[in-house]
Amino acid sequence: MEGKIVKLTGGFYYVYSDGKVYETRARGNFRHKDTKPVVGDIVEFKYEEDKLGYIEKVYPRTNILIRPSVANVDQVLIVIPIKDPKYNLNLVDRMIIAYENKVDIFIVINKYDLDESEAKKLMYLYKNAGFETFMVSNKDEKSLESLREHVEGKTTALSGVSAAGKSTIASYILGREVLVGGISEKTRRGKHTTRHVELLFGENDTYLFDTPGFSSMDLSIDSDRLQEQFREFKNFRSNCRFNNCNHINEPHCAVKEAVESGEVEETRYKNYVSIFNDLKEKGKY
Ligand SMILES: Nc1nc2c(ncn2[C@@H]2O[C@H](COP(=O)(O)OP(=O)(O)O)[C@@H](O)[C@H]2O)c(=O)[nH]1
Ligand SMILES: [Mg+2]
Ligand SMILES: [Zn+2]
Repeated sequence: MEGKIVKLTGGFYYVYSDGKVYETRARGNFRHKDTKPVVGDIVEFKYEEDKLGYIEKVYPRTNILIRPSVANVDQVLIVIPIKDPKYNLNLVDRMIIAYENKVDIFIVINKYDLDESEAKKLMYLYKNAGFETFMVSNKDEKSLESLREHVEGKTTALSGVSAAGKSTIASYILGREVLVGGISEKTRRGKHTTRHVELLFGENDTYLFDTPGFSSMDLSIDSDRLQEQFREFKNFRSNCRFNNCNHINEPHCAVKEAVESGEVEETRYKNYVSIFNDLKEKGKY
């Protein structure tokens, strides 16, 4: 049978096929990490009444992300909370690096009700960097409505730290409370955390990956290629004196000049330098 993996928890893959969800395991032939099935995969599986199913094959993917670990995604919403918890732009830029050139990226500044002027600052920062950026709050239905239009008919992954508001946004877009393990997140004791990646079905071919948050992001990318993941550098790179310029200490660097003139956001450039040095130090890539 053919189906789509909609949830992975405790080593079990839940596969949706023809109106039903089947509990399955992955066969031993998926030993290598990069061939292991992930949520969003289209798979071939075997199932017999009253028995555990088995995934036998993963169909080719249009793309795959590492954090969150999902496949066949049209776009990612990076959800940045303005407060509670306060945003970390180094982590945000690491997320962008991980997704850039793989999927469309939207930046969502969330909880703007908690500090509107700060939220506006962030919104302009990412707009200037070349991203489609939204400023939303669950206290402002209209703001979420404009976001809904951008996810309708698409498969979208929600990414961001824990408590950024991903599940809240998912609930609004889907028009129902997002459930975790069969019970409402809201009635769970303790924190409202999403513990696993889950593909949620909406109307009109809308799919959302709700994901747990993460607080760090290791990148496996060559430091010399990092600049390719900063879209706003593209307009300037070709004007650097050296065509292998990394825009760090080289003379006559057009990217650094663009930072001076304000055409490239200083925050983005600083994170670029810090992540570049970090990758260089690790040196293993
Ligand atoms: N003030 C405010 N709180 C929000 C907003 N969106 C979500 N929250 C709260 O932030 C907390 C975490 O939200 P949740 O959706 O579970 O975050 P997730 O971990 O990213 O899924 C919850 O207590 C929400 O009620 C918002 O726009 N404004
Ligand atoms: Mg959640
Ligand atoms: Zn340069």
